Amino acid sequence: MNKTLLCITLALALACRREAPSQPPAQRPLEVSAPAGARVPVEVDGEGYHPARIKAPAGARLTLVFRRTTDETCGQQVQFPSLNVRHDLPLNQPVEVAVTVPASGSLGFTCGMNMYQGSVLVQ
Ligand SMILES: [Cu+2]
Repeated sequence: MNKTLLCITLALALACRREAPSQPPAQRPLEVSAPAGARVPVEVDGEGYHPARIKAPAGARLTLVFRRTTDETCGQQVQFPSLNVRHDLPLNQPVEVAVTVPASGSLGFTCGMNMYQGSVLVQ
Protein backbone atom coordinates (compact mmCIF):
# COMPACT_ATOMS: atom_id res chain seq x y z
CA MET A 1 0.00 0.00 0.00
CA ASN A 2 2.70 2.45 1.03
CA LYS A 3 4.82 1.34 -1.88
CA THR A 4 1.98 1.97 -4.30
CA LEU A 5 1.41 5.44 -2.89
CA LEU A 6 5.12 6.14 -3.15
CA CYS A 7 5.14 5.10 -6.81
CA ILE A 8 2.15 7.30 -7.58
CA THR A 9 3.77 10.23 -5.78
CA LEU A 10 7.04 9.71 -7.62
CA ALA A 11 5.26 9.44 -10.95
CA LEU A 12 3.42 12.70 -10.30
CA ALA A 13 6.58 14.42 -9.14
CA LEU A 14 8.44 13.30 -12.26
CA ALA A 15 5.57 14.39 -14.48
CA CYS A 16 5.60 17.84 -12.86
CA ARG A 17 9.35 18.17 -13.25
CA ARG A 18 9.09 17.55 -16.98
CA GLU A 19 6.97 20.69 -17.28
CA ALA A 20 9.43 22.75 -15.26
CA PRO A 21 12.76 22.70 -17.11
CA SER A 22 14.39 24.99 -14.54
CA GLN A 23 14.26 22.19 -11.97
CA PRO A 24 17.23 19.86 -11.83
CA PRO A 25 16.42 16.25 -12.73
CA ALA A 26 17.69 14.85 -9.42
CA GLN A 27 15.01 13.09 -7.43
CA ARG A 28 15.67 15.04 -4.24
CA PRO A 29 17.70 18.09 -5.16
CA LEU A 30 19.57 19.89 -2.39
CA GLU A 31 18.87 23.20 -4.07
CA VAL A 32 15.96 24.43 -6.20
CA SER A 33 15.15 27.66 -7.99
CA ALA A 34 11.60 28.94 -7.74
CA PRO A 35 9.72 31.74 -9.50
CA ALA A 36 7.96 34.46 -7.52
CA GLY A 37 4.70 33.21 -6.02
CA ALA A 38 5.70 29.55 -6.17
CA ARG A 39 4.68 26.88 -3.71
CA VAL A 40 7.83 24.99 -2.80
CA PRO A 41 7.47 21.57 -1.17
CA VAL A 42 10.14 20.86 1.46
CA GLU A 43 10.41 17.34 2.84
CA VAL A 44 11.76 16.91 6.37
CA ASP A 45 13.25 13.51 7.08
CA GLY A 46 16.02 11.96 9.16
CA GLU A 47 18.65 13.76 7.11
CA GLY A 48 17.23 17.27 7.14
CA TYR A 49 15.45 19.40 4.56
CA HIS A 50 14.97 18.47 0.90
CA PRO A 51 15.61 20.87 -0.65
CA ALA A 52 17.68 22.75 1.92
CA ARG A 53 18.38 25.72 -0.34
CA ILE A 54 15.58 27.56 -2.15
CA LYS A 55 16.59 30.27 -4.58
CA ALA A 56 14.18 32.91 -5.85
CA PRO A 57 14.24 36.53 -7.02
CA ALA A 58 14.81 39.20 -4.36
CA GLY A 59 11.54 40.35 -2.82
CA ALA A 60 9.56 37.41 -4.21
CA ARG A 61 6.89 35.88 -2.03
CA LEU A 62 7.00 32.11 -1.71
CA THR A 63 4.95 29.55 0.14
CA LEU A 64 7.13 26.85 1.63
CA VAL A 65 5.13 23.68 2.19
CA PHE A 66 6.91 21.64 4.85
CA ARG A 67 6.03 17.98 5.25
CA ARG A 68 7.72 15.82 7.83
CA THR A 69 7.82 12.26 6.57
CA THR A 70 9.38 10.35 9.46
CA ASP A 71 9.43 10.23 13.23
CA GLU A 72 13.13 9.36 13.02
CA THR A 73 14.04 13.00 13.08
CA CYS A 74 14.37 15.96 15.35
CA GLY A 75 12.54 18.05 12.75
CA GLN A 76 9.19 18.15 14.57
CA GLN A 77 9.36 21.92 14.44
CA VAL A 78 10.68 24.40 11.94
CA GLN A 79 11.71 27.88 12.96
CA PHE A 80 12.75 31.06 11.21
CA PRO A 81 14.87 32.75 13.88
CA SER A 82 15.14 36.11 12.12
CA LEU A 83 11.32 36.27 11.81
CA ASN A 84 10.72 34.92 15.32
CA VAL A 85 8.41 32.32 13.73
CA ARG A 86 8.07 28.69 14.80
CA HIS A 87 5.71 26.01 13.48
CA ASP A 88 4.98 22.48 14.62
CA LEU A 89 5.29 19.91 11.85
CA PRO A 90 2.83 17.07 12.49
CA LEU A 91 3.82 13.83 10.78
CA ASN A 92 2.78 13.71 7.10
CA GLN A 93 0.76 16.92 7.25
CA PRO A 94 1.67 19.82 5.00
CA VAL A 95 2.42 23.03 6.89
CA GLU A 96 2.52 26.19 4.81
CA VAL A 97 4.86 29.02 5.70
CA ALA A 98 4.73 32.23 3.66
CA VAL A 99 8.08 33.96 3.29
CA THR A 100 9.51 36.89 1.40
CA VAL A 101 12.90 36.46 -0.22
CA PRO A 102 15.30 39.00 1.30
CA ALA A 103 16.78 41.79 -0.82
CA SER A 104 20.20 40.26 -0.28
CA GLY A 105 21.73 37.39 1.61
CA SER A 106 19.57 34.59 2.95
CA LEU A 107 16.64 33.81 5.21
CA GLY A 108 17.57 30.84 7.35
CA PHE A 109 15.34 28.18 8.85
CA THR A 110 16.22 25.39 11.25
CA CYS A 111 14.67 22.60 13.26
CA GLY A 112 13.64 23.27 16.83
CA MET A 113 17.09 22.32 18.11
CA ASN A 114 19.03 24.19 15.44
CA MET A 115 20.53 21.03 13.94
CA TYR A 116 18.94 20.95 10.50
CA GLN A 117 19.66 24.02 8.43
CA GLY A 118 17.91 25.43 5.40
CA SER A 119 17.79 28.78 3.68
CA VAL A 120 15.91 30.93 1.22
CA LEU A 121 18.42 32.76 -0.97
CA VAL A 122 18.40 35.49 -3.57
CA GLN A 123 18.67 33.92 -6.98
CU1 LIG B 1 16.78 19.28 15.53
